[in-house]
Amino acid sequence: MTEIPEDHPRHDSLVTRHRIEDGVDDGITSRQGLIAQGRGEAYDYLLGEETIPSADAAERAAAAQLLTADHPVVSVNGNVAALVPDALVALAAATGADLAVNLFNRTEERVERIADHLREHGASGVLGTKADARIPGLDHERATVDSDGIYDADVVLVPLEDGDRAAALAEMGKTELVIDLNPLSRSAQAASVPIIDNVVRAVPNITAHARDLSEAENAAREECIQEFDREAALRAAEERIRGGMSGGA
Ligand code: PTJ
Repeated sequence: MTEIPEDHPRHDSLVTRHRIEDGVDDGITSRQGLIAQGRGEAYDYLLGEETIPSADAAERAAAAQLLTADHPVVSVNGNVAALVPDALVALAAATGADLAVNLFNRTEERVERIADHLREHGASGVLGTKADARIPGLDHERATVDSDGIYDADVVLVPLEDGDRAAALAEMGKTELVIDLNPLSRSAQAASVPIIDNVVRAVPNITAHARDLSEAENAAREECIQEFDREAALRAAEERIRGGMSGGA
């Protein structure tokens, strides 16, 4: 990988790009993942490449949801596995969530590579390889899940993905927490907790909130869930992006 000077104005963004490239070379990320990353970068640029206050509130609410759940699961695709493997493992440890590989462009080989990659980063018991259940109402490969993984979960964290699964999971009575830089994406719009932030910042920040909230009373976690306003969070992100387009970013 080309050495990127620490003081380069787009240092973090370029390092992130290289991680996705390496993910493709290693058979973890799909080639479409490169396009998804480019799309995300554009929104992140307009957001000012920082966690805005409404996203921080969403990350705290997501942490509270994961801690309160009976069976929390973090869904892992090829982009997230390449970008934040250590942070995913830390999040699972802090919240008691299972990690489950779930792919849009599913091949058994890529599922196995991602599971191995997560294990190399310290994960134990990665789910998603059994593929013995389907999410009703979806006719693509994202519907393929494990019966004791996403199918059984009551709260699912979905870090960045294409479209219609959030609605299908809600239909099954699950609470969906979605990380997506585009507040207008179908996933973000359907989520109980839309987190409009880069996964690179969001996942470690949810973990930090979870560590903090795990020391708190149950009532504090409940309050955090009840007080979160999804419409306000979506609106705040859209306003920030519109401001960025008129030169505010
Ligand atoms: O590994 P697979 O086969 O499951 O495929 C994963 C991708 C991401 C390729 C697939 O789900 C896909 O094609 O997604 P889309 O339709 O390109 O949507 C990706 C969404 O994620 C877009 O709304 C982007 O703005 C957003 N996004 C991209 N990079 C990031 C992001 N959101 C948060 N953090 C990012 N780093």
